[in-house]
Amino acid sequence: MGDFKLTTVEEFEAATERLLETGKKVGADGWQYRVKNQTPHCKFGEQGICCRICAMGPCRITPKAPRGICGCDVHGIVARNYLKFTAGGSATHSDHGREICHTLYCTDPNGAYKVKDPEKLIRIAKEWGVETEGKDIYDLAHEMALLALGEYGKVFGYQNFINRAPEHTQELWKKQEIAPRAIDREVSCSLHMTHMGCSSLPEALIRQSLRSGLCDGWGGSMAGTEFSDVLFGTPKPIETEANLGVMNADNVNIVVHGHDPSLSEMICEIADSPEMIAYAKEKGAKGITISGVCCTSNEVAMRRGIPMAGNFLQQENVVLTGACELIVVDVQCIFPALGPLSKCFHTKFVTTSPVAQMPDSDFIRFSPENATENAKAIVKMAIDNFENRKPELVHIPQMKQKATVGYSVEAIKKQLDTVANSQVDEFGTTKPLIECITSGVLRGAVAMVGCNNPKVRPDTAHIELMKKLIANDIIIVASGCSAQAAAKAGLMDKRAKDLCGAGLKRVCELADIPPVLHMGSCVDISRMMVLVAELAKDSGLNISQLPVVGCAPEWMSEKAVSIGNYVVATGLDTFLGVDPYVSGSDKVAELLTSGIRDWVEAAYTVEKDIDKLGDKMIERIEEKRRAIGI
Ligand code: MSK
Repeated sequence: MGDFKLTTVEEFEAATERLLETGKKVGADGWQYRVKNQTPHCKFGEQGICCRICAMGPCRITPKAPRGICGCDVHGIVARNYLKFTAGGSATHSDHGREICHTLYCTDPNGAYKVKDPEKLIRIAKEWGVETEGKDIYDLAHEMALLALGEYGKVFGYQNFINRAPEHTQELWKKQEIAPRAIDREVSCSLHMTHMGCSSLPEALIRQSLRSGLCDGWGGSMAGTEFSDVLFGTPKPIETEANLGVMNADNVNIVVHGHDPSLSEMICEIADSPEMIAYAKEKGAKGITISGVCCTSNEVAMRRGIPMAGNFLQQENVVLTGACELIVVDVQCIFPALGPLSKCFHTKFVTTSPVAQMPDSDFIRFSPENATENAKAIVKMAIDNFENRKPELVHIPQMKQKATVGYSVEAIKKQLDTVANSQVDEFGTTKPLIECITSGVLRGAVAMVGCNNPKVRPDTAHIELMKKLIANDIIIVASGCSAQAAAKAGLMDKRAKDLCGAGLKRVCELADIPPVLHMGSCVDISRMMVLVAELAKDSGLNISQLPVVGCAPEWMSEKAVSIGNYVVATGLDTFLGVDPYVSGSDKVAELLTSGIRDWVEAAYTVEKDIDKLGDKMIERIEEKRRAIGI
């Protein structure tokens, strides 16, 4: 292993402690303090048994008051809250996808946004039955953008992308009445169902939760991923670095944060221009460093190798370094705390989306039409702010790891085909991966996803579970903040192969991959759905028979619940380390952890003990292997 060593969570924490000391000097707040003020949490809220969907309440269910004023019981209340939570997540991902479709519609050979992967656009067009022969690629892009936007409000039928799922899965969805129709319809229908005086039957509400999740995973998120690839390029393996040490004290530091690559791609493009680099030098800096936080970071890391400064619970740390000239955000997972925090430093906090407006920020409205000019204004603002830096407050923890990222489905298949030398078409196949799994060289795969949550010691669950799984010859595909936890620790460094069992280590050596494959951002969990669909088709198995499970050990957002629902509804058992506010109803908890298996051949497991969570995943994978006789 040479001098390679994983970075430990204790080292992450020591670095954070040091940054919080700087924060104290300038009167900064931090999530660590706010968590203390907010605990213990409200028990009614934690169990999901508080109802405030009408103005007769709020009603809280207790043994003495087992029904709300309208007569709804605890099961109806918990299930309604769960569906609302899911709808929030599917709306969010899907609206992100919608923005990407709008950007696709604005592509122009002479404009800010171009078609970078025309082959992929043609592939999707053919898949959707669109004539491509002899068509100008930009005309096709505009036609596809309109069709994709039509998926949000289509009058009849299901999402186009569900045709990618195996026949068996599609039949199940239709039979169970959870096949996703128009994206906006599923979200609206969810909010209709949870209105006062509509559904209170847990089965109906949970069924719609699955459907609402599916319109995200096989609708809005998939559109977000696929058309981002068309616009900005389909990711291929690329080297980058992760953790706060990627920030550079000599340079102007710009941090991109949020989810939508339309903004961050343009910021990267402009910051890389000779004009801006020269301007930064004129202002006394040696250059410009862009780094990222959360999923926007994943997007630009995978396509440009832009380094990842950190994940969700590290977003305040980038400001606390005192070396962040500007943090620019688009949508989702942005702490409103960044406004007041940046005021304690010289940092400019720039919001750009009408969807995510916050106090104490400079709002520069970003749209595909003004992208170049506004990106220039933002980068210039950062450079101009370099001279306001207070050197006595600057401390960048010298901590970073190398990572290879950018494993789209296309990249994974190509990479594996180089090993098996069995390339059957230009896009490769999943057959080498299936051979590794059936022969037992690999025991299975885990999709590790999701956020950080202060309820779990940040990053510990992601990292410890990954270490345990790879040691047991289970390959990991990761996305979102889970992927960043892995990268920060060093698990996306190819040298991490030495931490694997003999089988996975051999695969990593032959395929020249790290044991944890970075598949992208939160919307890119749709890539994982495409991968399992192809594995199922190529192996002749159903998705639910594959020795593959999903895991979100530190999740926190509504989006994560929506993801969980579509992963389970696609047939993958899903393991959570945080309870989704359903413990107040044994009926709803039973449905989610067992009952839905009758509908979709998979269910949830909730286990807060992380070691046990890992054991349960391994047991489940081995059980699936035995069931198919491998
Ligand atoms: S950013 S949803 S904290 S993974 Fe996609 Fe991270 Fe969770 Fe946001």
